[in-house]
Amino acid sequence: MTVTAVVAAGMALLAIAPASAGTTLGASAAEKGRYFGTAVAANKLSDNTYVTILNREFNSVTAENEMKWNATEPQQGQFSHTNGDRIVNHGRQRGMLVRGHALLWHQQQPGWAQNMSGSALRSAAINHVTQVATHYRGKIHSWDVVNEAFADGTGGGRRDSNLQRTGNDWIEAAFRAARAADPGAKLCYNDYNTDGINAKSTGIYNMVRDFKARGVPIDCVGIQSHLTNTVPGDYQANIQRFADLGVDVQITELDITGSNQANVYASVVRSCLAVARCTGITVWGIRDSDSWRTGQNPLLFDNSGNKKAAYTSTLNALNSGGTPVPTTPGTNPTTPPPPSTPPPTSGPGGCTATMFLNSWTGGFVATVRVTAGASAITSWRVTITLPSGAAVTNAWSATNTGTTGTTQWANVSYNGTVAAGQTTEFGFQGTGTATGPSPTCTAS
Ligand code: 9MR
Repeated sequence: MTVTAVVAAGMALLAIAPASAGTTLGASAAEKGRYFGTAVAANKLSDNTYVTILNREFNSVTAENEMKWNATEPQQGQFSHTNGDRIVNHGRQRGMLVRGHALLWHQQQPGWAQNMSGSALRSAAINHVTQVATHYRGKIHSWDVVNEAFADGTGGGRRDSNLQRTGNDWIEAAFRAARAADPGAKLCYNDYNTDGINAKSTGIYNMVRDFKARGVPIDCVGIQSHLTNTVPGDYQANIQRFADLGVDVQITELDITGSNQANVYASVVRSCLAVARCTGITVWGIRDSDSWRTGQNPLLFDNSGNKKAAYTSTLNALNSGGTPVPTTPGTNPTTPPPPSTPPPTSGPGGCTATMFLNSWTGGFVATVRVTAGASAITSWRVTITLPSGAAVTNAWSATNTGTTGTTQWANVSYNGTVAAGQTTEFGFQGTGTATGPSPTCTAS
């Protein structure tokens, strides 16, 4: 399957609501065009009670710790994806979406990165983003590209960290690298204490607005929502103002302590359902005993895996009301992101090629779809004439001749054969601007 086909298969999840629609968290959310997910710990995938609830109730998973920098790159340049892969495979085999968490964060860095600074750290960090996002390319619904980079308190500014000290543009550099590595994933900024309209959430709001204005690739904002017995009165208004910037909002790490827990869960769900671009909710663990908030019982299932009152109020809230997620491409998890869709260009030899672009100031990722005509083909060649100033820097799933001007692309060993009417894809990344070119395709 091509990368895009894999993405499309993953994205199709919410269209296939299970038979038990309305009786589980995931099915009820799916009926509203949304997902309901949980953080998962790989070492609990052998716990029968845990897995039974996970498989029954949730249609999205987030690795609680397994995709963090210390877990994925314990030594510089040596990557370890075993535990992250376990969670991804468990989820995808059951049709769940996968949230990636988190490419860059000031916490849970490996020791070698903690000891770095300046341009060496910047390169190591961007390489980390590229390598990890590439490893999971086509499998991740949304990535928390940068986590918790804003300071608490009244200033609304960035948190000091070794990453921040590499330059204020480290966040946009990370988002650009993530987009280039996995053009199909939604790219999120994720943070806590951003539940209401406050200095910190406003700082993030201003960053997102600036990114959107300058074409820095960002698709979503994660509002963690670690709450204590109450939710800010302007929670929904805060979600709405981010949505109004043209990004999705996801509730990414929900847990709620206190005696008012059941009501607050319902309130959070209602707020998300009321905003069309609030596309999913993730709770930060399954049973109270799985929570990082030890002894505070902030989750939906008790230590034995029984449903709590908060579970029932959450399910009821999911089953009532809400604004449908729009079906415009790119605005929800049921539809793939929105590359420009030029008409396919006919070639003389039994194939057509269509190019999709994700562009930002100074760079682009192109995905080229090759479609066989009325008969099967066994090899194909695509010609793309790039505008002046555009240059290919790297490519996948095809070999190329030329990096500027007229570029020629040929199939690699595994994707030359395409059945009649079927497609395969290749891609490349480049600097400059690539808008405009229409590829031509010849086949044999
Ligand atoms: O739940 C995670 C816990 O197991 C880890 O020990 C902790 C390490 O910092 O991170 C927890 O998850 C955090 C998440 O990655 C980011 N937002 C705050 C979460 C709770 O601390």
